[in-house]
Amino acid sequence: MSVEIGIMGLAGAGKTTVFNALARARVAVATYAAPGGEPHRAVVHVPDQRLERLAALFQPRKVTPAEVRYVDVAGSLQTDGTGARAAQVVGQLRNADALLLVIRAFASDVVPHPLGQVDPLRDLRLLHEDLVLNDLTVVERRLERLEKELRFARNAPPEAARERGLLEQIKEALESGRPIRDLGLADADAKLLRSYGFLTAKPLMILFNTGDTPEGIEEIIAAARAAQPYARTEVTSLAGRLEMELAELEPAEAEEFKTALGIAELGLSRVIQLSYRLLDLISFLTVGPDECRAWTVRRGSTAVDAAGVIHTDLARGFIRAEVIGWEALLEAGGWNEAKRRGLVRSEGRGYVVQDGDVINVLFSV
Ligand SMILES: Nc1nc2c(ncn2[C@@H]2O[C@H](COP(=O)(O)OP(=O)(O)OP(=O)(O)O)[C@@H](O)[C@H]2O)c(=O)[nH]1
Ligand SMILES: [Mg+2]
Repeated sequence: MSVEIGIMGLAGAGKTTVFNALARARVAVATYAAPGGEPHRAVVHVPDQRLERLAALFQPRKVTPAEVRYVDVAGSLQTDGTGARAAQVVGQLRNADALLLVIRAFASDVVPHPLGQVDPLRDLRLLHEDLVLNDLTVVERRLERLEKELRFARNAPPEAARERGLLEQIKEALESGRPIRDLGLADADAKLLRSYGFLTAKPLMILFNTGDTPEGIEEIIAAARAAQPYARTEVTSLAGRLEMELAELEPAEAEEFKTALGIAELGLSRVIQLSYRLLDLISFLTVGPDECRAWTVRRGSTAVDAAGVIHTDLARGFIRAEVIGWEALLEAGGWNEAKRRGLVRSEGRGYVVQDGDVINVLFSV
């Protein structure tokens, strides 16, 4: 399964810088001065210690981490005030599974801020309002059409009435500034809404892009959390430019710099793992001499779902799954030894997969 996270924010906030850091790509920063650009996409590997340690044990020919895709959309929400650019940006974000909101928190005399002064909390408020307004416009337009349908159609489908009720509930929430992701909608309702691609229905990561030596960022993060006390919302910070520069170095060189600067963990890994958690995704692992691999499934997926992610044949011919936690497998020192000790469980198709399960699917063709 593949997930995509859309990066958005005001002009010059550092979206492309953060994207480059994440992607270890080298897209020129500040390339979107002219409208009409195509979004940049990058596949990013999810750092995973469990996979690395299993690979050290199994010495496979190939190690394949889980992936998340990031999209750097061409433009920002609040641009020229005509809304034209915003529509294009929103169109590119509709299909994303989550949003990454980059907010400028670095000072610079060289880089102008579109609103004059650097004020991260104001930018967060404006962007939030923008997202809410965007969804509200969609809701109102759809409600108008539904009203007509329900009034004039002789046999309007029963879902139409249900949809109207749901949209009215959403409208009320949005009008009070509450995002859809905070409403805890039932799965069936969320499904009904999916085709609208509501922006505030998507999980949101708020990322303050700081200078190389972030000062006062903890207070800003705390204030942002208080201002956005919503479900499926994460707030964090990243020294975007520094991380981009580190990402461009050779690994050994980057290590040297990190030691010199006293950085223990790259902020990037933290951001990638946070997006993964935000999306409520978990990883299960497969091991063997050919490949050790991390696979992505939604939390709550069953053994047969997991089999289907590996290959449709495995789901079709599913017999049972052999399952062991990654730590237990490491401790046993190998698959056969783990089996001999009775640590490998046999699970049926309905087994709910846990994060870090190592799974071997038995199937018939
Ligand atoms: N001093 C400083 N400059 C930064 C930092 N992060 C980004 N910049 C600079 O800010 C400018 C804009 O960064 P971009 O990453 O292009 O911003 P963007 O959000 O993609 O901009 P648009 O796509 O034009 O909306 C560039 O000149 C960056 O080098 C930072 O942490 N510190
Ligand atoms: Mg950019």
